[in-house]
Amino acid sequence: MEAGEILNRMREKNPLIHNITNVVVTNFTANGLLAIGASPVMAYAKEEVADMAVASDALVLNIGTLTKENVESMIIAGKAANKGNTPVVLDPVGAGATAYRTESVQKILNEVKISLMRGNAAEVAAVSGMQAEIKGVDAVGLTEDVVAIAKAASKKIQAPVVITGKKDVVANGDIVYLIANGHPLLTKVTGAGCLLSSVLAAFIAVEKDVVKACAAGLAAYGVAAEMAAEQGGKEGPGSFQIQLLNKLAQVNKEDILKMARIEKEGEF
Ligand code: ATP
Ligand code: TZP
Ligand code: MG
Ligand code: MG
Repeated sequence: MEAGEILNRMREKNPLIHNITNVVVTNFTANGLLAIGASPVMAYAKEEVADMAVASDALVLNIGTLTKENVESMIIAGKAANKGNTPVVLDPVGAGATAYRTESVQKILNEVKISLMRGNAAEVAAVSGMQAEIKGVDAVGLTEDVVAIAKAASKKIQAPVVITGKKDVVANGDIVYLIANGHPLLTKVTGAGCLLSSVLAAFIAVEKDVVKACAAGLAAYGVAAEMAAEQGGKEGPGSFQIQLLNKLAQVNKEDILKMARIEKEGEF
């Protein structure tokens, strides 16, 4: 797995990532994308989203603080992205927590062809019509095996799916990788998942094999988090969040080679 090479390619290209995201994580997402070597733009107005999506190297649709207006913008942007061959990443934040969220994700999926959906296990399960427990935007409990949920969701939406948690899973139908990097302090920083969705968009922008791109992006992000915890973890989530930005900028091919824990299903 050439994860470090994909990271280098991403930094070389400095892809423009158009985010239609939530009000909680906007600034952190922009700073995190800059840190890892991508270029963020946030644009929401119906009048401009199609142009921005086409001009970008990837589009991220994140329903964290959805409104009727921004769901409309997401669909306009997504359709333009599809026409212009811009890959689209969907983060179904809080799907399953309310009917409006679940229905809005369905509406987006019906209208827009996505390259990747990334969420926690409860969100992905909800999108696939499976039983899951969710507290606001956080997954709290799951009965079914996460790999099985990822495979089923990928088959249902006909696109690769990433489920994050203690271990991350990327599935495209029956092709599955598990990535065992990361740190529990990530669960104490709001937007750690949303930023990751945008980071994966940056990797997809430079690697057509979405499963490979995701494995590389998940490993780079998880390794950066482990390095951040080493430096700022003892003091708590505040210092960790700042160190995460620093380490997203510093993480390199050698760190990934040393620290990445990527396994392909069938080989574990
Ligand atoms: P949730 O709202 O359920 O927290 P999320 O959208 O914030 O979901 P996470 O599943 O928290 O997304 O994933 C964000 C990052 O945190 C990923 O890199 C993931 O690997 C990491 N992560 C989450 N939980 C843990 C954990 N217990 N140990 C290590 N890393 C974790
Ligand atoms: N409420 C609505 S969106 C949001 C919150 C707290 C941010 C969720 O971010 P993440 O990355 O899923 O933790
Ligand atoms: Mg989290
Ligand atoms: Mg999330």
